[in-house]
Amino acid sequence: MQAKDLPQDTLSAEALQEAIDTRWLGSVQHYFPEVDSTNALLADMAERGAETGSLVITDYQRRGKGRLGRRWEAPAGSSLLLSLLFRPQWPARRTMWLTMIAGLAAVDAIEAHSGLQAGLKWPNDVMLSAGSEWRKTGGILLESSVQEGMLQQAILGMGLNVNIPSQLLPQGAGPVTSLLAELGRPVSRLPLLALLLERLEGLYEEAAGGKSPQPAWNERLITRGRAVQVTTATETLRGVATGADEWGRLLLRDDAGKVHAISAGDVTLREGPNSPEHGQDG
Ligand code: BT5
Repeated sequence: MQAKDLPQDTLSAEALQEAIDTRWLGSVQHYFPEVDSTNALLADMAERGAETGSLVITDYQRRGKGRLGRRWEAPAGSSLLLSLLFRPQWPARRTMWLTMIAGLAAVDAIEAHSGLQAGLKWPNDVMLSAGSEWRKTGGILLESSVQEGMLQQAILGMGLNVNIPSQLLPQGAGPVTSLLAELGRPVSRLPLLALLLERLEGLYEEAAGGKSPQPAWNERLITRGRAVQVTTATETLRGVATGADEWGRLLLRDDAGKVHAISAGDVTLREGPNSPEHGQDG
C-alpha cells in the first residue's frame, strides 16, 4: 500500500490545521507538496519575518539536508519532513537543548503512536529498537544563529521515516528503518505529527523556564554505558560513553581513563550487533 493512498494520511493545509492542536508551536503552518529543503525554505521565510513557531512541512524534498553537507533522502509521501522556527534568546551554550528536546518529543510521540520502542543516539539520531539492534528512523538538523552570546534564531529540522517500505529505505552509515518496516503496517502521519508538536511545545516551555532536558535525554541515550568509537573533525576516540553533560556534549571515558567532553561527531557502537566488529557501522 502506498502511504498516499491512506485517506487520513494526506497532508494538506486544511488537514494540518484540523490535526494540530498546539497553542503556538506549529500553529502557523506552511505545507508544500515538494521543496528543496524545509530548513532552507524556513530560513528564507524567517528572514522575511515569519512568525516564531512557524512550521514548514512537505511531502518531498529535492535536496533534504543532513549534517555536514550530507543528504536526507525519503520517497514522496512516506515521511514527516518538517522545520520549526524558534527565536529563543537563550544563552548560546544551551543551543543543543533544542536538539535534545526534539529527540525527546520524537521518541515519546513514536512510542505513544505506534507502541514501538524508540531511543536516541548522540547527537541527533532517532532510533527504533528492532530486537537485538537499534536502527535509525529519524534525524534532527538544527541550524542556529548566535549574537552576543545569545541564541537568536534556530531552525529545527526533523525527518522521521514513517511509511518507507523496507525495499525503499535509504542507505545509512548503519541500519536504517521506518515505522512501517518495523510494524508491518502503515502509520498515519498527522496524529503522529500532532503528538510530536504537543510534546515539543511542552518541553520547549520547560527548557525556556530553565529546566534542563539533560536527565531525561540521558535516560534515552542508547549509547550510555556502552563501548563506542567517536569520530570528530580532528580525531577518532575509543572508550565508554558515560552519558552527556548539561550542554549535550558526549562524555567519553577513553581506554586510558581520561574523560573527554565532545561537542560534535559521529558515534559507532563497538560491541553488540551494531558494532563494526559485527560487520555494521552504527
Ligand atoms: C541527520 O543528519 O540525521 C539530520 C537529518 C535531518 C533531516 C530533516 S528533513 C526536514 C529538514 N529539512 C532538511 O533539509 N533537513 C531536515 P546526519 O546525522 O548527518 O545523517 C545523514 C545521514 O543519514 C546520511 O548521510 C545517510 O547516511 C543517512 N540517511 C539519509 N536519509 C536517511 C533516512 N531517511 N533515514 C535514515 N538515514 C538516512
